[in-house]
Amino acid sequence: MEYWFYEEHTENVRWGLRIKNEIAHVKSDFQDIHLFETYDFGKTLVIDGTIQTTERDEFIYHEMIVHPPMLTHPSPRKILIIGGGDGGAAREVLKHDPQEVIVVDIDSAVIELSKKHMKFLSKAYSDDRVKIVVGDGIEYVKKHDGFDVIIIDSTDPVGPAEGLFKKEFYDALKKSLNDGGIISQQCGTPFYHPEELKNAYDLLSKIFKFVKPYLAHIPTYPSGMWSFVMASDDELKLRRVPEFETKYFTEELYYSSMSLPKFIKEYCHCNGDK
Ligand code: SPD
Repeated sequence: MEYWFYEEHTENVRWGLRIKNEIAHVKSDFQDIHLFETYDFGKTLVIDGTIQTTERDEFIYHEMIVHPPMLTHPSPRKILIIGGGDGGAAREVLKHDPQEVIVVDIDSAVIELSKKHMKFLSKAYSDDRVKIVVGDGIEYVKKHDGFDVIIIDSTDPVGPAEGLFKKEFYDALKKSLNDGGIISQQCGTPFYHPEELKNAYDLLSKIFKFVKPYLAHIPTYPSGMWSFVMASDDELKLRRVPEFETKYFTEELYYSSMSLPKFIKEYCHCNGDK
């Protein structure tokens, strides 16, 4: 008998992975979480029916949500990650030798599953500079400040993550950043849901002087075309070059990932030049 996991990308499109076995299934207070061992992509974390990360291609997402903002900031010391309970973003942030990394995830089940079964992500948690907070990222941002870089590594904008794509949250982010601070956020697939990137771009443009959408190719996410956005009141330009190991990100890719296809530029009314 063959077992497959299928993610519904639209009501007419499904994408599947053949499963070896289910490692864990947890219904937390917030989400329905599966961890599968798959044939081609290794360990695969699925939350509410949506692939969050796989052993084989997680490096692309985590490098791209972290290194562009971290290398744009001249000297990032205190970093906040909202979501990101699996630890993958924290692992990449540590490559920049920060003073302090705070991971705020609403769901302790994600953190615990990663600590137990996905050491390739959660190894960041053995570093003393990384502090885990289980709680609501929106409330956390309202009460804390002094961050150089804030990375919003969330699920898609439905359910617990919905508020992370709203103006009220972006206003709070701005207040909690130091001068010259930068945020980055994952903004979904512009192929199926360009409105997610447009919404983030439009709202962030009202709050920050500089906003840059950028893309990466992530095979296990819907359409494979994934978007991110960076925002700051300081010019978004590469201030340092990567002097650490990566598998996807390069200095050249910093700028090439910001070259947007025509349909995205037209839909979002962004030239990537704000
Ligand atoms: N459609 C899935 C988007 C998932 C984005 N977050 C992934 C979290 C990995 N740390």
